[in-house]
Amino acid sequence: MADQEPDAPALGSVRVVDRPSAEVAVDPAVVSATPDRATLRLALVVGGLVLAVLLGFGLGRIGDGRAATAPGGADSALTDHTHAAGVGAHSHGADQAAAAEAGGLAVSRDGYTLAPLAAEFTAGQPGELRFQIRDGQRRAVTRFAVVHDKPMHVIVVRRDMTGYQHLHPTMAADGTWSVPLTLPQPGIWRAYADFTALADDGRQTATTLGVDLVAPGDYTPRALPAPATTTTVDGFTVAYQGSPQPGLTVPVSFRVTGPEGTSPVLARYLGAYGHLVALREGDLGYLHVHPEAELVGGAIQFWLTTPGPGRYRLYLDFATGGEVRTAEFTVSVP
Ligand SMILES: [Cu+2]
Repeated sequence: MADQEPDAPALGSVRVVDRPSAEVAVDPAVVSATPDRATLRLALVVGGLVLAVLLGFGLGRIGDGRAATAPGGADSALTDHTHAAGVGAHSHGADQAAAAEAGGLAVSRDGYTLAPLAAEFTAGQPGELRFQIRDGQRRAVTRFAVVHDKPMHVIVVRRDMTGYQHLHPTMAADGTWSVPLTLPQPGIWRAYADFTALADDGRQTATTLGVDLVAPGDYTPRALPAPATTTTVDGFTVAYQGSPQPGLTVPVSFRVTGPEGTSPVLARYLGAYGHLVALREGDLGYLHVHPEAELVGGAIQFWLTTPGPGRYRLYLDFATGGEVRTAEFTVSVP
């Protein structure tokens, strides 16, 4: 009885080996070019040998370099660089194009779907955000890579770019993520799930999916503040420096000073001195940002890729005195 269990999950990865051999057997190119039976048989034998060699070395490793930077793998604002050390991160073609795309615009992308279990909230009342990430077979994903200390990063912001929250939900054994969430004001809110899923075959997919949440009530949108290079939060002044260019990855840095011009001690938060999320005005596209692990000349530095002209809202999380604070900037890209 037990061995007839139809949905034993472990079988999924084993079945992969059936597919390439089937392709070899029915490959029309092989068949049409080899009308006689002996040659066809030879082709099948050779195909089988090639397949055996491939399997022997592990099919999953063949595309190694590409797998790490697969399409969609580059849109995560919180995902580390996957390039080899010493490789210039900002001058290569294919990655550049992928990175220049905004993420978080779809509930389904790169083979994964964000499925919220509840999307309606009552403004100002404590609620809970619950969701699953589902794979192509509609199964809840339960294996995620830890990136910046967490397997799942959730960003919530109202559609007018106010009320930014950066959350880290916890996952139940069945793959359901949950985190307490209060939407303080009525309106339509955007929630982003930024993660790297691990498939059965070991493939890693870094992506950001997005979904709208609703808090019914009167919604008075705030106009996006004008671009500025300094802002204050809880008595700390944060100065921004950078010149984002469409389609290019450029450094942007932030310098934090304390109440009397002092240099506050910046603590590491999630493995770096700061975390930056950038959202595009108009569609709330989620941008690609790489943090530097160390301070650069006392400043928190990132590499930002803006996909095109427009205005963007930057949200910098930094930690001082045991508290995480968020400094916000509007940046205009010509
Ligand atoms: Cu996070």
